[in-house]
Amino acid sequence: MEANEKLDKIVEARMKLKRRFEEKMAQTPSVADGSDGQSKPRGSGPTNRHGMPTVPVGQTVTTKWPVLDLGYQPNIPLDKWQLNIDGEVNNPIRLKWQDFMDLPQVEDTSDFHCVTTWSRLNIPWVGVRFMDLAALVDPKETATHVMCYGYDGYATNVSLEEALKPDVLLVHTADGQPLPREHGGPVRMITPQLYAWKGSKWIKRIEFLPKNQFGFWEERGYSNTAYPWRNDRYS
Ligand SMILES: Nc1nc2c(c(=O)[nH]1)N[C@H]1C(S)=C(S)[C@@H](COP(=O)(O)O)O[C@H]1N2
Ligand SMILES: [Mo]
Repeated sequence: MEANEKLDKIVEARMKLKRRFEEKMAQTPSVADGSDGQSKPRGSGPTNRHGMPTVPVGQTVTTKWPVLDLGYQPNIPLDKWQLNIDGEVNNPIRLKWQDFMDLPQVEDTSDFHCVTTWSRLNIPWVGVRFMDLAALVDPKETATHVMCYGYDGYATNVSLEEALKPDVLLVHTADGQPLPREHGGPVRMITPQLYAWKGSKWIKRIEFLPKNQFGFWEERGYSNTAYPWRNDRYS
């Protein structure tokens, strides 16, 4: 395929996703709560860029960055790193390191809310938008969720109306440095509008799904939806 034709296809896929999920996205709690005069978002501090109080209910701000894992931190050299994106899509792909770095890179600063009640604010990240990866694989009309898998055996599910938000990234850089191994380097996902367990560290596969399915913590009693400003921690 010509490069132009390829780009056209990606733009088209992105427009299609936007049309399909725009309305659903606008109705998600981390955007909509409080705006309809109902369900006021809970928390404290000045409002963030989405109109939510900076510190969600029950959270304490820390300047340290605690490490949470399953007792195992995989070591993936860049020449061995691969990301598979497949499932309910028209164009499954496998990216190697250079393929990933050749995609549009965005810088963004966002907050990180862990369900164990600490929040780290204003982390500068560099990475690739989930939305751009989704446009590359062109999800089928039937896709509603993704399961994200880590090299450590972890898995977590995210609905597409959450995953496609512009601040959901697959990051390789944090605080101006390559993402440290203990925080999920070479690449992890971040979901600033949801509790941080929804972002898989050491990400190796994104599987598009035709229906919701639980990941590691969701099967063990964590919330399916994980909305920080609703104190939505456990199910
Ligand atoms: N692959 C993988 N991703 C993961 C986890 C994990 O154990 N394995 N822990 C999750 C949890 S519970 C949290 S709070 C954050 C912690 O990220 P951090 O260790 O960088 O603070 O990563 C999430 N992503
Ligand atoms: Mo967590």
